[in-house]
This record gives sequence, C-alpha cells and structure tokens, in this order.
Amino acid sequence: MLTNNKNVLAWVDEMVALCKPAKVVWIDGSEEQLQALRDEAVSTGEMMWLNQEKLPGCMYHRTAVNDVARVEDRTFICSTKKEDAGPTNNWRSPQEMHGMLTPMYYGVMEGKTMYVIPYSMGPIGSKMSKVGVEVTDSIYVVLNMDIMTRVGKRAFEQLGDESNDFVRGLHAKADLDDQKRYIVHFPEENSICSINSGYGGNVLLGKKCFALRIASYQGKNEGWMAEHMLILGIENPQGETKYICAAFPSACGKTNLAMLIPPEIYAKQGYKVWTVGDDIAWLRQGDDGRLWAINPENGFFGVAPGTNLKSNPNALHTTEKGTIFTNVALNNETNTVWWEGLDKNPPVDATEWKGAKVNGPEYVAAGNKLAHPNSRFTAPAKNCPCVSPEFDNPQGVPVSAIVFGGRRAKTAPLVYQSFDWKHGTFVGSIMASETTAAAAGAVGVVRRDPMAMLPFCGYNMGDYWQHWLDMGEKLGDKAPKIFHVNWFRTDSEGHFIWPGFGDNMRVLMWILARCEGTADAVETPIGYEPKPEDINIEGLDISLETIKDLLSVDKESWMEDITREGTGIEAFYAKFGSKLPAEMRKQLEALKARLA
Ligand code: GTP
Ligand code: SPV
Ligand code: MN
Repeated sequence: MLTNNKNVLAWVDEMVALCKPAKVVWIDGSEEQLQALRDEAVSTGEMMWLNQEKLPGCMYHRTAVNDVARVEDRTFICSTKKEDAGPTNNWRSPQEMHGMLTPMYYGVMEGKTMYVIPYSMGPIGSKMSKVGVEVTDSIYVVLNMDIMTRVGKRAFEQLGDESNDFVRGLHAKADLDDQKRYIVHFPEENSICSINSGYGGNVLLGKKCFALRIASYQGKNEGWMAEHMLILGIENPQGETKYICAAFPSACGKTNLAMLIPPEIYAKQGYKVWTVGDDIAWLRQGDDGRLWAINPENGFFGVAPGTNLKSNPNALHTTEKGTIFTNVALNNETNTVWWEGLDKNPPVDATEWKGAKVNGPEYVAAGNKLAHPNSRFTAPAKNCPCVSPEFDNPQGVPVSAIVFGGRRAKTAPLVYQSFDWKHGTFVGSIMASETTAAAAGAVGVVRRDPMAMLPFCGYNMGDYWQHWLDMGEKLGDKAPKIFHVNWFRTDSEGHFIWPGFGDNMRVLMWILARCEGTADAVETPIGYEPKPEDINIEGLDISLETIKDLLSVDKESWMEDITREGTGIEAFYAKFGSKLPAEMRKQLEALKARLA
C-alpha cells in the first residue's frame, strides 16, 4: 500500500468490490514498475515498441476504430439540480446516473488487473496543485497518465494522510461499446466515471474530466479558475519574461502557439519563447494581487497531423523520446511514425491508423488519410526544447494578458483588445469556432464556444461568466488585459491569409506592448485594434493592405452573428434565462449600439 489515507483506502476497497479485478496494482511511479508494464503491454499486443535507435523509449498504440475522439454527446455533468449543469451540458440526476452506471461496473474487471494511479495535477508542493486517484483496467492509461501527470507515491505525499480532497476516477474499457460509452462527472461528489472508451480525453481522467470539468466547479467555489488555456512566456533581450494565457478550442492552435519559434526579426534581437503549458491553466490571485498561472499537467497530449519541422519543430523534438503515439501511421521499413503534414513523403510500406498495410503514396493519392486527423502524441514536458525554467515552480507565473481565439473564416479580425475586464469577459462569452476532429461529430461547423470551454465547463455557463466577472472585481487594476485573435481568416479561395504559427508572435508583441502601455490603438465598435503599421511585417511576404484587410470589421456580418437564428449570440444567450449575468446582456446591448 502506498498510503495510509483512510479515505483513499476505503474508496479503492469499494471500487475493488464493485469491479472484482483478479489483481490490484498500485502505481508507485518507479521506473522498474513502469518498464514492466510497458513490456507487458507489448507482450499482449496492446502496444508496440517503435524503432529504439531513432525513437528511444517511444511506443505505438491504436485505439478501436469507433473510439478516436472525445464524445461530447455521451459526456454528462451530474449535479443534484439540473440548472447547476446548465443548458450547455448533458445532465442526469446523480441518483439516476449511478443507478444506470453501477451495474455496468459489476465485475467489469473480472480476470483483469486493476491499476490504482495516484497523481498530482500541478507541481508537487504547490498550494495550487490537487490530487486525483484513477483506477483503470488499461496499461495504456497508466503509461499515458505517467507522462501527463505526476504519478506515484509523491502524489500521496502531496495529498497527506488525512485529506479527503482528492478526485475519484473510475475507468473501465469494458467492451468499448460506443452505445454504452459514458463519461460522467459528479462535481458535488468529487468523482468521475468513464466506461467503454480507451481514448485520450475520455479516459485520461486527470485531463479534461478533472483539470477542467471538476476543477472549474472547484474553482468557482474556492475563488480560482480552471481554463482551457496554454501558458507561454516571452523573454525580451533584457531578460524579463512576460506571460500570456490563451484559450482556443480543441485543435485550434494552443500547442503550436505555446511552442512557437520567434521569427528572425525577434530572434536576432534576443527574444525567446518559453512553454509553461499547452492546454490547461489553473489561475489564482497571488499575495501581490496579480493573477498567477500553473499548468496542472506534466506532458503534452498533442495533435500529430500538421506537426512538422517548419510548423512546430519544438513539438516534433519533444516527441523524439519517451513518447506514446496513438492512431498515427507506421512506416514499416523503419518502424517509425508518419502523419499527414509531417513531410511530403508518405511511406511506401505503410500501415494506416486502422491497421491495414497499404502503399502510402497510392493510398494518399486516392484521397485517404494514413493517420487519423485526431491522432496524437503523448510526450513528457521535460523533453520540450523550450520548456520554461518556471515549469515546476509551485508559485506558477504571473499573467500579463489573456487571449481568446477561434477558427473563423470571416467576421473575427486578426486581433483586438477588449475595453476592460468586463468587456473582455463578454468577448470570451461570444467566442465561436469551427468544430474540429478533436470531438466526434461534424467538422467545420461554426458553433459558439465561450472561452473554449463549451465541452469543459463543469457547471452552469451563466454562473461561470459571473465567476469571471467576480474574479475581475477581485483583481481590480491588477487584472490581465484581455484580447481576441483569429489566425484562420481565409480569402475568396479558402486559403488562410495570415501565415500563422511562429509569425503569430508578431501579434503577441503588439499585445504585450499594449499591456505595457507602449503601443497605440484604434477604437472600433468591437474593441481596440492595432494601427495596421503596428503589426511588424518585416521579413513577411505580406503587404500593409493585407494587414488592413485582416483587421477589417464588417459591421453587417457582426450584426448577423448577433441576430442569426439558432446560432447567433442572442439565441445563445437566451438559453441561459435568469442565469445570464445582467452585465453580459448590458455588454451585448452596448455592442449592438456601437455597431448600429
Ligand atoms: P487540442 O490539443 O485539441 O486542445 O488542440 P490545440 O489547440 O493544442 O491545437 P494544435 O496546436 O495542436 O493545432 C491544431 C491544428 O491547427 C494543427 O493542424 C495545426 O497545424 C493548426 N494550426 C495551429 N496553429 C495554426 C496557425 O497559426 N495557423 C494555421 N493556419 N493553422 C494552425
Ligand atoms: C482537446 O480535445 O481539447 C484535447 C484532447 O486536448 S483530449 O485530451 O482528448 O480532450
Ligand atoms: Mn485541449
């Protein structure tokens, strides 16, 4: 036993009695134990070693074909009262849900091993960190959790012997039946149940389930925030680093922005970029009154397709050792990995993500994808060439700016700044983005995704906006400035206009200059915009005209975005009834007046 904590022991006993595993293994976090599990997963065919010379410590895994992304329609928030889950979450009463789920877990691990994984979200020793315990029947889950979180005995030390403040996570792969797949959260019970999946955000319960859905609820009650945000630092030539948090929906560029390579014009002056986090930020007011951020995770669960030496060399280097690849394609000749956008040479002797041997170039030429669009790498943060020296700092880092953004072909300009925190909260609340392969369902449909939290807010989104407003009151004039960006505007042929990736730093530099009060702005109906000449385009194959175009605000399409039936802002707000903070309504009316 790794702990004397009676609350943990009692809960694990209960899970064992329910699932009836043949064996129980506590994950202590030792390299010997992990190595034995890797070998066991290879011996059963669950995982595979990749080329150990080219990719030391790297492994490969393929999920079931019906199990490749988060399942939002099968994800539930089970608060006692329906209105506490709100109109954007699926809800069942805890009683009804337990009544359905409990029998599904009876004896579900018979003949199998139950792994008990203690883990800390956040650096060990940080007041901002929290502990979870996940029980699972999957070695793949254990090995991923080991990369993504701080597992083992150290997590129990963080919890202590008396505390009951740990999140209970029960996961069973069961039959992987997608009709019986459930990802269920009980915020009031501090617990999560996941069944019939073996994929990413559905089963690595520390990630979206705990660090966002449960944690957002805890944050509301305890006065802090859990957000779907990357955290990056920009160090100037004088050696001072400023930190930015950015919330973009799934597969909309967080990992890429967090690891960006500064363009030549900044690199030669000595600017550097440091990655603190690529997906989740926990934010708290510090003793100095400012907002401080930690990344609760310890690794990156990143989208593979599109990652290459040009778009994101730091991510690619991060995956060169100790990484698990899921649903990418195999190059059978070299026993290495491949995905769309890695290079222009799909392997001839390839295995596509579902497991069929194919001729890569022919297969791709026929319009097929070798890697699943949501195929991922699970890589340790410490591998990242630009991992921040503050990564493990228990205090976190102070936040200068918060940036919202989505994938919008039109409407949203390259960048704008909110007038103040309240308006910034409004800007976050009206975010919209095209859907991506990160969740099951249609891709490319514009939907409202407030603060990139639509699938991740563990309580009523109206109360969540109120919590944002309350945090702003507390932070007062020390609050970070709030911005909105859009890297994804397209021209009439559907091509991205803005080069994106590393060049996004040009926009971040204006953002930081605004925070320091050293850049001008133009007031528009939607917020402050840069003067076009204040976006540095030196070294870019882009004209000032294009920047003007990227910054243009079409009042009619903004009005349309407000009033559109079904998916407009007004229709969206109407769903919240009396839970919509009066301030949000006021902000919307003010925007309409400015646009008129
Ligand atoms: P999750 O892990 O699902 O939360 O995704 P994420 O927000 O970290 O997205 P990621 O950085 O993995 O990017 C997803 C996709 O967007 C990849 O295919 C990238 O190539 C693409 N992408 C990222 N940044 C940019 C950009 O600045 N411009 C363009 N055009 N595409 C980008
Ligand atoms: C996301 O979808 O936002 C992810 C991947 O980061 S998952 O862990 O599957 O949620
Ligand atoms: Mn994410």
